[in-house]
Amino acid sequence: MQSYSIFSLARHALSGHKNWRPAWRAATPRRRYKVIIVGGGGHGLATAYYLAKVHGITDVAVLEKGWIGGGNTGRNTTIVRSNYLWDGSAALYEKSLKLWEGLSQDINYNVMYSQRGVLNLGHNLQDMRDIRRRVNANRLNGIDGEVLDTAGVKQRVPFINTSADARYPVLGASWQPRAGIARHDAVAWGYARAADDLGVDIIENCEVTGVRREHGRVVGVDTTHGEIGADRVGVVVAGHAGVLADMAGFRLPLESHPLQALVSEPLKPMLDTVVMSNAVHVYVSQSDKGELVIGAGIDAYNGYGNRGSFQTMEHFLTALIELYPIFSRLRMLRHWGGIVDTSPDASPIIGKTPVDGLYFNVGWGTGGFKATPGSGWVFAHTLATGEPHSINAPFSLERFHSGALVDEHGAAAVAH
Ligand code: FAD
Ligand code: PYC
Repeated sequence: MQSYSIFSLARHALSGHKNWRPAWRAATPRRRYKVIIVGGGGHGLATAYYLAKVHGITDVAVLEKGWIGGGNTGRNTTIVRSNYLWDGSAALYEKSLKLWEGLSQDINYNVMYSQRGVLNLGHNLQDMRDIRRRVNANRLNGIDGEVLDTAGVKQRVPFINTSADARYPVLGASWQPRAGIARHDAVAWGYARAADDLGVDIIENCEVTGVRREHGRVVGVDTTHGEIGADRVGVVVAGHAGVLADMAGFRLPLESHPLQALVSEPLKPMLDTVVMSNAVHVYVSQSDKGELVIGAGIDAYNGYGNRGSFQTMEHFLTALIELYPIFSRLRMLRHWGGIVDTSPDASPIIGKTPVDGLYFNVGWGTGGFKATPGSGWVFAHTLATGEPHSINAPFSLERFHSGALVDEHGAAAVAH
């Protein structure tokens, strides 16, 4: 495992970064692998890492059409929490949160997981009933959570507008103290370096253009670098799951939508927690650089453009200023979008497909960053054994036939 002392950092800095050893090799694809993972985002890289580390399977390639972390992993607003409603979701997201708590040590890379807590606001009586139900369900599953009243919210966010005649009255919130934010680029780079150290080939600029099948079984993929054979293929391509399913000859119950976010100019420290409003679809946190990181709900139309529409922007900025009048003179620095694949029950699809040996881990919608370690961990188990782990068993594609949906629209917290 590579380690970076203060001396090696100084040496690299003084040498103008020449001879800096890349964090992972630029691997040349081999003709065949035991496991191919399509998609070099956090979930794909975490899967490769846990395949190698937990299951001893190192004959693995991660194929990424662009650059590592250039998809939603590098575009999200980094909120991590595990306060979902149903037992199945609690197990999945809490597994992930526990992995977050030891992740920097585990992969020897500082992912800056900052447990500053997350508030989910309630603006009407039904919001508050839903909040109480979710917090109670969380506590029964051993997940931390509290219900705050208006004064409790104001204590944590003194500049929030709690006046009685506000357009969005703040009646209270759920509060998860162990939740927080992390550095998304570091998550991708850290997992990539750790997986590479264990022998995984990471191949960037390598687009998968076809899924090769024989007698109903996957035998490999076509790529812009030629054909590559595999015993098993795992597809982890947030925003493009429908495209890959089409290559494999089946359809998924997913829709692709733009989701946008923006950051402000840097400010002095003013917000030491994360505040989300499920009802008005605006959320905000402050990065360590001082920028306010602000996001919205999904754009209503389907599309593959990495940018959002003006009407959504207008809506969430209006809500932002109504909730936080102090932000009205804030200048914005950057704005971007990503493509999220949303499912009918706002839960992911992790497991088998109609093609033997082909597994999908997709449909995380607006909320997959928080799940990166847990998703990789359960998907590695699924790819290694050919069967779902008990944690991802409820998230099979089959649930859309059986009707055993895992409806998390309330806890998803960002509209889909
Ligand atoms: P990605 O990082 O998108 O990785 C998939 C990769 O697959 C991409 O790099 C892509 O290039 C590659 N790929 C696609 N097609 C092919 C192909 N044919 N061949 C090879 N490679 C291919 N979640 C949260 O939990 N908290 C948040 O605060 C949050 N905020 C968000 C804010 C925004 C604006 C957006 C867009 C998303 C947000 N999310 C959030 C959701 C979260 O970002 C995603 O669910 C998560 O990052 C998905 O990770 P991934 O590794 O599956 O996807
Ligand atoms: O899932 O917590 C979340 C989230 C916050 C912003 C976007 N998604």
